[in-house]
Amino acid sequence: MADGDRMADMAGAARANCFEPEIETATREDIRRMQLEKLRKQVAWACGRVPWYRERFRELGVAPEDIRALGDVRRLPFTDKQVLRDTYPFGLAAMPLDEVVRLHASSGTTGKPIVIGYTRRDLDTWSDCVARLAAMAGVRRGDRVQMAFGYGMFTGGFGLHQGCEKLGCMMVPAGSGNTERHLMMIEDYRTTVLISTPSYALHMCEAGESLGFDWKSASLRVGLFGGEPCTPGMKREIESRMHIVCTDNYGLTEVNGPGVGGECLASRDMNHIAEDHFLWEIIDPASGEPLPEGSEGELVLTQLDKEAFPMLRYRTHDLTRITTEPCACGRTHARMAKVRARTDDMLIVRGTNVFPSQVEDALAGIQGVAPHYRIVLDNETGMDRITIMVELKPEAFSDSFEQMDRLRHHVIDRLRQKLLITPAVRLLEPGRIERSFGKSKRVEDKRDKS
Ligand code: DLL
Repeated sequence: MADGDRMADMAGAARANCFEPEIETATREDIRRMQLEKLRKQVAWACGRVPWYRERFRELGVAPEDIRALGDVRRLPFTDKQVLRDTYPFGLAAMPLDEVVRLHASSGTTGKPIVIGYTRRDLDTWSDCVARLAAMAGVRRGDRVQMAFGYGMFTGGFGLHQGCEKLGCMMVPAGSGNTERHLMMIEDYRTTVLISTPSYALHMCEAGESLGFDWKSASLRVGLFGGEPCTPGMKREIESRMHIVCTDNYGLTEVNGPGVGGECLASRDMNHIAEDHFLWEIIDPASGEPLPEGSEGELVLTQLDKEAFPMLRYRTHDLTRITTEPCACGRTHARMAKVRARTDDMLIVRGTNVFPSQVEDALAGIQGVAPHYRIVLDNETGMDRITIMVELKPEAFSDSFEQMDRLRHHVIDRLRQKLLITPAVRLLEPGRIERSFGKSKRVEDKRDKS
């Protein structure tokens, strides 16, 4: 075969595996040049089409033409969940809604969720990002991928599904829950890749072991885990019990969902960011000022090619640090450290985001319930468990077991509607929740994070 043909052949094979060397191993200068070109277009797009951005730009006295270098991104306004609440549901749309072919949503701090829309091209870009992270983790065409995220408003299910399908995998859209059925599918369909939160993977380990499932001879090879922090301890545990390579991937609804970054097999403690689609900044969460490369701070992301709901300078509230040092895998895209903490009070319970204010909201409407509660989190059983301790008003407290149990179930129902997960609830006598005089301590997180 002639050299030219071989090169074309290799490029074709690489593309089939969703590895794009010309992008993923581009020089830092080329990456920055590509980012600047896309940033300028994206800023003009957002400002030209979304009144909210236009107004903020006007207030800050900045125009799209002022973006001459990547550093000029700092002249743009920040966005956050609050902006999405204020413009709920479609105020940030930059395309007519009949061009929007999909919506996803995630928890807002209170009340309404935040909503994000995608055009067909946005879905395509999103799939490319996911296909890339799956390929980085060693997933290949022909792999059989078992999905344990739910298919719903949460971006995990559809996002990872369409990306792995694009890679050419056989998708098994099992969805969340029903662990025994999952185990059966691994055995019967000989699936090779599992997608879930790391805590659900641990739960599967345990459930499998108790049923005598033989993980060592099972077909699974790779875990694509994300949506919540995976501690080094969890990772070791899953790898040794499930006999798979456990990889992490990161993302958030506001900037598509999964696909912002993922782990390569050379740098197991960091995630490569898809820098052709996202411009990152690390800022001091208190001052909003940029921090030097390598320092820990809040991750801020700007999408570089989003049509429907463009997010500029989105404050993720996730704490991390980023390096552009070369990686042993040969990829040149920056790497972010695993996210272990947030700057706000958002809790992640089995992959679902929970804000204490949502609990407060749910309890506020229930007769007989006092405005005193505590959220207790633990993972003694391997899975995250959330218990809400709820104090009752004197008139609601009763000696009747049936009456108390009815009220407890009512409280569980109300919380479930708001939180989208089912918490355990303990009803307490009046006065049992300790009062505090300073900032009240609503959350007791007893989860083992080692
Ligand atoms: O969790 C998107 C996602 C789904 C990513 C599936 C990966 C896999 P949200 O529900 O909007 O979106 O939650 C986003 O979850 O800001 C982080 O705090 C946290 N998070 C997501 N992935 C990771 C991870 C999805 N790998 C919020 N490590 C983010 C640590 C993560 N935290």
